Amino acid sequence: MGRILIIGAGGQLGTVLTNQLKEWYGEDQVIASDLRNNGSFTGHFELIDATDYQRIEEVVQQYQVEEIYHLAAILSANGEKNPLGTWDMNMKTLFNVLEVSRLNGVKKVFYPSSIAVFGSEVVKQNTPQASFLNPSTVYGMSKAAGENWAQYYFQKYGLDVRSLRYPGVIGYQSLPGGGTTDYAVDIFHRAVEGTHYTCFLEADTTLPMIYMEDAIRATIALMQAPAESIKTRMSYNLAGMSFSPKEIAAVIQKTYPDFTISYAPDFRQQIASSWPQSIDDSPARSDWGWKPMYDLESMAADMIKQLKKEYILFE
Ligand code: AKB
Repeated sequence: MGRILIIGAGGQLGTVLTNQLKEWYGEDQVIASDLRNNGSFTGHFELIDATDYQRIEEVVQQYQVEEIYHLAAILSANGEKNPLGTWDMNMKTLFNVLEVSRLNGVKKVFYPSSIAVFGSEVVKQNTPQASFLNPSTVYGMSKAAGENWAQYYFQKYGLDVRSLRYPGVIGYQSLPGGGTTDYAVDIFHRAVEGTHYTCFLEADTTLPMIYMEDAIRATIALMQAPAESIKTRMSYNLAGMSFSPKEIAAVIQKTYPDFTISYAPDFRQQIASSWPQSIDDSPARSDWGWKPMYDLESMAADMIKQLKKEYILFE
C-alpha cells in the first residue's frame, strides 16, 4: 500500500487520527503535516500550508502518497470572525487537495464535513442525511459546497473521495479550536481541575456529539470499506449521542458534586440554535456497518478517567 498523508495533523482530530493510522499501517506509512510542528509527532513530519498547491504536490510526489486525509479548515465560530477569509481558506485548500490528488495518482481522499451544513430548513430531531442544506455559517457553507465538489471529482474523474458529517467531537487527547461545540471538551477540563465553568451556550441547547474513539473508528471504517458499499459521494451523517450543557453538567456532578456551571451565551448561541439536535445516521449503519460505542455516561466516565491522569501529572 502507498503512503498516507494527513493535512492538518496537529488539530483536534488529526492528532489522534495520525496515531491511529500509524498503529494500523505502521509508522513509516504515515506522513503527518501541518503549518507548524508542535513537536508531538514521531516519524515523518512535513510542514505544509495547504493553500500552497506546489508544496502539497512536492510532498505527495516525494513520499508517493496514495491516500490523503484533508483535515485543515477554519471552524464555525472562528469562521464568523472573517467570513471571506474563511471561505477562501476552506475552499482553496480543498481544491488544492483534489487537484493534486487527481493529477498525481492519489487513490483515496478523506474530506471531513460537519453538522454545520444543516440550517433552518431541516427537522431538528433525527435530521436525515438527504436534507435540504441551508447552512447559517461560512464554515457550513464551505462544507456544503465541499461535499458537492467531492461528489463532482468522483463522478467526473473517478477520484475516490469519502466524507463524514461530524457532530461535535469530544476527546481528552487534544483540544478543539474555534468551534461551537468546543464547550463540551472545555467543561471536562474545568471539572477535573476543580474550577467553575462559564458556558457560552444556554443550558438547554441540545447538540449532536461523538466521542473521539468513535469518531476515529468511523473515519477509518469508512476509508477501509469496499468502494461498492459507499452509496453517497456527498457525505455520510454520523451520530454518537446528543445532550445539552445542563445534561452534561449533571453527569459530571455525579463524580464531582461540587462542580458548578453558569451560562453566558455569546454569538455562538445563534450558530448552535441553527443546528440539528440529533442526527439520523442510518445510511452509514446500513452501507458500511457503522455503530457508535459510547453514550453520554460512558463517554463522560472515560473523559474524567483519562483527564485525571493528565491533571495529576501537573499537580
Ligand atoms: C464546530 O463546532 O464548528 C465543529 C463542527 C460541529 O463541525 N466542531
